[in-house]
Amino acid sequence: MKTMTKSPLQIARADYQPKLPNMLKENVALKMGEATTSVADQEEIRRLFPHTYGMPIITFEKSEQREHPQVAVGVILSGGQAPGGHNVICGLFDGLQKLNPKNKLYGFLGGPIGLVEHKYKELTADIVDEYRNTGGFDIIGSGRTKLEEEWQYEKGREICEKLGINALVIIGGDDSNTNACILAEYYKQTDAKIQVIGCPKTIDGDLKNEMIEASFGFDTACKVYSELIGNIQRDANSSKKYWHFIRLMGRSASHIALECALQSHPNVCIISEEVEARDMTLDDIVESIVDIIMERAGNELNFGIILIPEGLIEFIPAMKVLIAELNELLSDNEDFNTMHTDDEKRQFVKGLLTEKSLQVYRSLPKGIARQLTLDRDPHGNVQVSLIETEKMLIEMIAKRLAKLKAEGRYVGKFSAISHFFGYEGRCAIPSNFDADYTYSLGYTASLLISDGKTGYMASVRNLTSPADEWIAGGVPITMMMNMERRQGKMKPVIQKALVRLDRTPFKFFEANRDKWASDRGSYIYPGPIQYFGPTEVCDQPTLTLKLEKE
Ligand code: FBP
Repeated sequence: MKTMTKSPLQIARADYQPKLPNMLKENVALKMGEATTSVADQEEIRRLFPHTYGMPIITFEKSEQREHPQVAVGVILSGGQAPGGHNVICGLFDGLQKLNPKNKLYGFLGGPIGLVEHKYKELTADIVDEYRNTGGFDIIGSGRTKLEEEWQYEKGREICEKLGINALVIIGGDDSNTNACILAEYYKQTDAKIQVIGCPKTIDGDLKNEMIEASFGFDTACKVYSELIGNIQRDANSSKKYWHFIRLMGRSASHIALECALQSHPNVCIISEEVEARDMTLDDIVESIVDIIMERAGNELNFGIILIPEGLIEFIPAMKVLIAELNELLSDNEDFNTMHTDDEKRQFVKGLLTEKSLQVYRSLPKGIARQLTLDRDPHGNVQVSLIETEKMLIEMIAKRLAKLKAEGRYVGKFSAISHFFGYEGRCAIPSNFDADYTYSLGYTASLLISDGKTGYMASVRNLTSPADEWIAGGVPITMMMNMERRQGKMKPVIQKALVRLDRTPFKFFEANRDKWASDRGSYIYPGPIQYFGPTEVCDQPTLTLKLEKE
């Protein structure tokens, strides 16, 4: 047998032709809608974005074939990987080629830093073809450098002028698209003749609003995690001996945890936004889980599944205060930085915290307290995503149950296993939904560019209908902005979409969670993503999207 260089699925998937909205299969012209305003702080945002504020929403309409001037475009992948990034580039490439076969596409390498350091490669047909319908961002790489300083914009201008690039496409989350908007404004203000178009990416699902129904990658990532959760549920239901604590990615919002709960019906799913709204403490969370464990133990169900959102810690009000205090106290603190032993550092911290935060700090398992004090990023901030909340909860719950057992109030067995799902889903082969959605986004970006637009995010809506009926267009990024306090200063930023407790996805979960907590037979086993087969199996959007539309 010859050695394989690609799996059979990789080979079959390379031939998949992503579905485009019907409208994009025609020759189109841009149709301008009403002027827009920002979601909040209109006067301030208008003042900060005099050239890009208030632009109209764009849709497309059928038109005669037209000639399109030759353009060169630079594309940047920014932030964490999300399934479908390669297809944005493929859609952009194909769209540009259709408009004018002489058009060129350059990829900046390693994220925004590639633009600043002038590291790039031309993306030709043979390169692009290798990456069709694949996961990952490896075609050009990604990075987290922020484009937020004038000298960086000027370095960008230099390379764009050198390569004859007329437009940049920035594929990123809320921060990267905020910076795309600032860059668009800057280039317009300085007459640089470089357009900037954004694309909504993040598995976290928190870049969405009225006009952007979903960020790409959320669909695939949630389906991968839900498959794994379903498999673990079946294992737990078979052996009936473990409680599985599963932390799920999502730096801040709990959309991923909620979507996975909707898909798999676990016994417990914590939603950070609810924890904050109900002003819950860590002990409240522990107590609420202990109640469910005890209830199930009463029915001889000494097993279960608990989903924990990655961002939880920062949504527990008392923890938030503690983390903020630690960040303030320890960033660039020379005394602290010169201390040698962990013990010395802990004592130092304890001496500086307010009484309330000291109490919280003392109540934490040692390992977590250590992580909060010692494992800090280069700016001195706690790296919240590294905190193993699932292990912390296991430790606290085990302690509580042991106490209850000693008092004769708990007779069950508690054996726990921890998991963290994040990287398993970020580079998965994109689902049909993400493959089609991202290809359409890239294609849409090419049309916005060829008509000279800047400061827009490519948008594809009506996503719960078949792809034929999706509505493509452009949304001014300023429309999504408001003023928020960041690092002590008020800044214009795209409003982050947290889980809304008054919306249908959460309401549906809330109405069902008690049943899922105690039931013997509520688990759902979603199984792996299917790429070929009936549309009701292969082309379904997330339940979050479906419920939001109801
Ligand atoms: P983005 O917001 O950049 O899309 O990142 C998503 C994410 O996967 C988060 O869910 C997670 O907290 C973070 O990236 C992890 O980032 P890194 O891989 O840089 O550690």
